[in-house]
Amino acid sequence: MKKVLITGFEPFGGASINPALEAVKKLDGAELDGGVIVTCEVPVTRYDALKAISEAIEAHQPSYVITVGQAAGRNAITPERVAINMDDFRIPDNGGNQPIDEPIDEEGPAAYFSTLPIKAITRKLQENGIPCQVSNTAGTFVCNHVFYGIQHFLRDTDIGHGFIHIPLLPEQAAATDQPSMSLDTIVEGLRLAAQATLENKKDISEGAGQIC
Ligand code: PCA
Repeated sequence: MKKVLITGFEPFGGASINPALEAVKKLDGAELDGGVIVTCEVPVTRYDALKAISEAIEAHQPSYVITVGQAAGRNAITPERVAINMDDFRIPDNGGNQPIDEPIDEEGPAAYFSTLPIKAITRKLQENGIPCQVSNTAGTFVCNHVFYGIQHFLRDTDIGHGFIHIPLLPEQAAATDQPSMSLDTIVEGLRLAAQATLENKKDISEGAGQIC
């Protein structure tokens, strides 16, 4: 039985809720066709986040890792394509760190690509009526930090890893003009993303590019 580790961030930036954490609470122990989901909670703090996830990887020995965070303003579940070696925090993280233009790993490459089947995930969610688009930027805050740092941590293993950003919950967006998605839809979308990961060792070839 293969394990898929799905991680969710705690709230940050003064908020009291993070949909990523709410979703992983509901996904813990969920059965997949050929696997099971295990989860872990992640602090929104530079380097502590990597420590929490790498410890969960050591403890669970998963075949795949899907790290998940909230992205205010997104109207779809968005598997990320690329992580960059750059910390440039617009706000302080939960530990008060606010690096500007600092590399995540001095010795690391400029970027890593996701090793999840992002096109297959996107198609599976869309076929199930869940808005999903490939994203080409995970930002430069703690989500990109985790995406890059865990790709670097896993670089010499055959454990697949990638990052997925999710929209705000309706209750977070109610008094704003931001798009949102229900928790049930987010949970089902992440479950389907894990299932598509198990079903597609190699990604499908399908256009999902953007023109600027
Ligand atoms: N989103 C932030 C960090 C934690 C989270 O859920 C980000 O996109 O960097």
